[in-house]
Amino acid sequence: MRCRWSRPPTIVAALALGLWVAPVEAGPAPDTAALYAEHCAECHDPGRLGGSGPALLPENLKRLRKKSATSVIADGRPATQMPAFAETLTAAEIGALAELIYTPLPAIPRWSLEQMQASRVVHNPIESLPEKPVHDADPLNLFTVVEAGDHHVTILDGDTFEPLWRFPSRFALHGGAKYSPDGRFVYLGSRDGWISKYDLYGLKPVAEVRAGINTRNIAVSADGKWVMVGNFLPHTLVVLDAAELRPVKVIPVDDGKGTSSRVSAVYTAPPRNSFVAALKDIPEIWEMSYAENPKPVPKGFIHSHEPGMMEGAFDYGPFPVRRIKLEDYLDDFFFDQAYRNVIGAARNGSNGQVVNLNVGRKIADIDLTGMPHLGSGITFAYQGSPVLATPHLKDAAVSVIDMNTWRTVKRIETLGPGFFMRSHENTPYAWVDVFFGKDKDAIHVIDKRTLEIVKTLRPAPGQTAAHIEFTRDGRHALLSIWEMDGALVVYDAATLEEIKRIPMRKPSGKYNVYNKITLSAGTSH
Ligand code: DHE
Repeated sequence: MRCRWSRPPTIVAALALGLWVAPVEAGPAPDTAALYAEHCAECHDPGRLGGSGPALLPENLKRLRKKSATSVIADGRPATQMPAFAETLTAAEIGALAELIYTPLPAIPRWSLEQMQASRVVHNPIESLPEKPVHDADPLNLFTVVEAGDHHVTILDGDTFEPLWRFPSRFALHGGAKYSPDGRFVYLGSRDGWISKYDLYGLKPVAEVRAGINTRNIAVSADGKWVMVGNFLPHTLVVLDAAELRPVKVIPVDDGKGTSSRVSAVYTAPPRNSFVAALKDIPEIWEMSYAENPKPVPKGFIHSHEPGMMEGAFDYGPFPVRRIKLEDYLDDFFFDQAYRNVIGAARNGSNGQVVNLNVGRKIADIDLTGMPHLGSGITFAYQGSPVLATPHLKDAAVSVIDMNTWRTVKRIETLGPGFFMRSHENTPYAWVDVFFGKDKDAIHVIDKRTLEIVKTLRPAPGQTAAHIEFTRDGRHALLSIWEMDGALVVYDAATLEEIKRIPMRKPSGKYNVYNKITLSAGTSH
């Protein structure tokens, strides 16, 4: 939809409430392509791939119901350049445009290295950044908080709980913030494929690049040199030079026989010096090494886009792809703390699978029927054994699974399906949200020693409470009131008493620098 800074909002409150009824008219069906070209293409790209406005593709609009999209076209979006069209277009025309943007493209769009390069913006070159923090906060106890309500990010001091810096982000950030290994830089990915890097010393943006059209998530290598981006559209993994986000390599995700795949998720595996990706449409896990020197390609490694490459040959290019074949597709996954095993949700939704990366095959099925959002699983010790715990998106339960035997130790019944679970080495408790249903305002606190729910908090009755993260010392737990007029609520993690409430615009994820860079077992990596 065309962005016009100067255009004043023309819509009355009734529109915002969805009460607006456009003039009914008879006549020919709207010429949707012409309407799109006239009103939308300038900001959203003639091919709907996004420009100064977000991409208008079903994959990118998953979180927005068609009805809401219709309201956005009619009413505009406050505090953005998206104008209201209710007075310019008829209801039928608005409906036709809404229909169009939920129609898949006829073919997977291309997004080449050259297009990425052309999109790149360096806001503040690395050499211009300060040597020391320009603030007095502990740089390792900062939180990056995503405010999804108005597409902003707040950098929060984890000792005083005072915001240090608030800045506008790209549209619809998703997935965890990722830090450089020293914690100085934070990288964020948007669903539209924008990867942004910020300096937490200078409190400045460093660089941005559009690495995909619809992006899943990003990972930063353990040596801090590379960022890998996993895309849904196009079917690629993209390597960026982490310094100023220069695109380095596009790895097409295909099986070499004509089937390409979306990337379910990509993560870094620090002890292995590799990135590991799960694929949505090919039953394989890919491991991409970033070791410095050329090495013989071990059994199972092939170079996906150099067809002449044979197993056992030398690979002189960076990021050779090791393909591990699976019996079932893998959605999201996470690792054990040693990064030996990948624990993933199988697409069939009837079980989870454990894949040992050393031997390159599945070693166990596990009882994970409720489609966990596995990036939010945690691990801890229970009665002398390592266990993993995860909520489910479809079941009102938390599964606790022994990581030696891969048997379920306990299913903890909750008040509803949950999205996120968190803990910390210095607390006996694990916190889990109830994201869906009538108890979406509840947060369960589970005692890791007994696997019993010891308290259910309701920080804002009737409002969604979700996503917990601890301070670096584990003494405080921060959670989101996930509403437009929401807040970050800080709890004393020992007494479970609230100590502070910081107003925010639909805060979603929050990420503590220290817990992330030390790969705390209680949080996502
Ligand atoms: Fe997420 C992380 C997948 C819907 C908020 N989500 C992730 C990750 C994956 C994932 C693979 C790990 C990425 C990482 O951290 O590197 N999410 C999916 C889905 O497949 C799903 C179910 C459907 C979809 O639309 O993509 C989904 N996710 C959502 C939401 O609806 C949430 C609640 C709101 C939103 O922003 O879209 C949501 N996902 C999050 C958040 C994280 C996340 C806040 C980071 C969690 C963390 O603590 O690391």
